[in-house]
Amino acid sequence: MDYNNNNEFDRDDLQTLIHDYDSNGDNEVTVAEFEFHFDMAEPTLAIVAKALFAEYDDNEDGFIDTKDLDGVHDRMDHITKDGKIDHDEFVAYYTELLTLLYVLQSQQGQA
Ligand SMILES: [Ca+2]
Ligand SMILES: [Ca+2]
Ligand SMILES: [Ca+2]
Repeated sequence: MDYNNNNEFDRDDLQTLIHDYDSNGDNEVTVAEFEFHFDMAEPTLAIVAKALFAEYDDNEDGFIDTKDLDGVHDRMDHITKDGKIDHDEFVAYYTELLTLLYVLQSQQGQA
């Protein structure tokens, strides 16, 4: 996920993430653009896609764009809160996120 390989996950890397999903190049990632990258016919992936979109759409306006990056960045910079996301913070953030996804997925399985 450290796209520019500077050994730090920072806003540039988050920007690249938007760029990767933004099919029509308007600097906003819609739900449709985001879900295009997932196999939505697969229930597990559909849950993951929706949960990830909700996570990245920090201001909940239905688009992922640069306005959402600060919120996501702040949530990731949660251990040292020094404006940088180090390896421990990156791992802790994604461990937590994946745990949440796992819980959602098993709840779905019981339904
Ligand atoms: Ca777009
Ligand atoms: Ca948003
Ligand atoms: Ca930090």
